[in-house]
Amino acid sequence: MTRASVEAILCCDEYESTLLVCQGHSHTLLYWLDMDLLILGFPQSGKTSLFSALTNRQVAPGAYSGGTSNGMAKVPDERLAALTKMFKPQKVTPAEIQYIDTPAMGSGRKQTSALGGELLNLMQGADALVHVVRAFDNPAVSVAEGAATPEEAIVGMDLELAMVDLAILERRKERLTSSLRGAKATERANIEKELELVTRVHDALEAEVPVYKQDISKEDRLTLANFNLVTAKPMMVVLNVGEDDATDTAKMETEWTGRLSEQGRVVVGLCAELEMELAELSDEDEAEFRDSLGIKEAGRDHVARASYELLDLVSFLTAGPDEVRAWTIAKETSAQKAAGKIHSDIERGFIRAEVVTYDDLMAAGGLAEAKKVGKFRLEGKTYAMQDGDVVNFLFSV
Ligand SMILES: Nc1nc2c(ncn2[C@@H]2O[C@H](COP(=O)(O)OP(=O)(O)O)[C@@H](O)[C@H]2O)c(=O)[nH]1
Ligand SMILES: [Mg+2]
Repeated sequence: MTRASVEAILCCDEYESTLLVCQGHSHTLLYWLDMDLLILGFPQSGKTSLFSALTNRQVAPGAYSGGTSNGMAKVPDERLAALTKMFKPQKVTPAEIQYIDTPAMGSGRKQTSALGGELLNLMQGADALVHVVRAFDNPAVSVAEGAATPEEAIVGMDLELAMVDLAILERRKERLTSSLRGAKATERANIEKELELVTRVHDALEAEVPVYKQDISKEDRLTLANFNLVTAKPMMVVLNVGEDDATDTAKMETEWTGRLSEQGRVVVGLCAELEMELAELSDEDEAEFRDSLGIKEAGRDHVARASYELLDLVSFLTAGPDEVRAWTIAKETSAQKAAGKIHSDIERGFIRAEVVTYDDLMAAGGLAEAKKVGKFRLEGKTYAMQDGDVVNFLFSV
């Protein structure tokens, strides 16, 4: 096979099973396939309600309090509807992002951090964190200690996360200091360099600047990546408001975005319980209900949009009579890597990519028309993929 279309690959069983096998494995494998965002927060803040709203899993609130749950959320993309009109495919598949619901964190009053054990492992493996903050009144649901107000919860969580990283950095400092004692002259420079870095990052973190927001060179970030620091991850803060405030979250978002700009947070306001209930309705009923409530954007769409912003993600598109589909990649991902998102064979046997921008395709009215007016480009392995690129990968295996 010297040339095959993406669609042919998408139809074969092997593709499905490859994906399934990968998803059953560790985060390192998931990393290039899916972006995953870990939902965390104080007990009874609405984590599971939000997870249900995002993934439409209809998990009862209060459930999973002792466990972890993974689910995929669809990324809204108006371009898919237009492409569907143009190609009349058998199948339409939106891009997806993975969210992970986590067990309640422990109590920080104990000797160890409230974020230890399994939760810490999950956090270290995630691409980003979503901190759910209780901003609703509900006399029937007790308020967690240390999270009486949104302010307290945000400060408290940031402190917990900082403590995790400070402990990691202190351990590293100790090791480096002791290895410096017996080090040969040739090794000293490297150890001293890392010690300087670790000390600098540690001190800035103590001054309440998360590693994510610190001014650190690319090279130093690579060194730090080995330690899986949790404050190095981008974080979204979801203010979980009550039903009465659900229509008017914009002001709150602006205010909190300003207050948390030092920490580099992306802020979203929504009512998790209401969003969960709305997500269970049919599309028509949901739209009608939202209209009557005056909520313009679905909470899950808002969070997906914020997740894209947080992780600097874009979508590329594939389109044909079999399937129209959107794929999530990091901005500027090379064409060859992006091909691997579809199938590892396409990445391995990459020849080139036929690319037309979504806008050019729409303006031309079809693939053949776009080709005729010279809007089709042939791009090589290193081409930096752009949002809305409609792609056909040519490959040979
Ligand atoms: N009134 C109100 N109650 C909520 C909201 N979100 C969650 N709850 C309630 O708070 C309790 C805990 O919610 P859950 O999602 O299980 O929180 P978790 O412990 O953080 O996973 C449940 O009884 C929910 O019904 C909300 O937006 N408004
Ligand atoms: Mg829960």
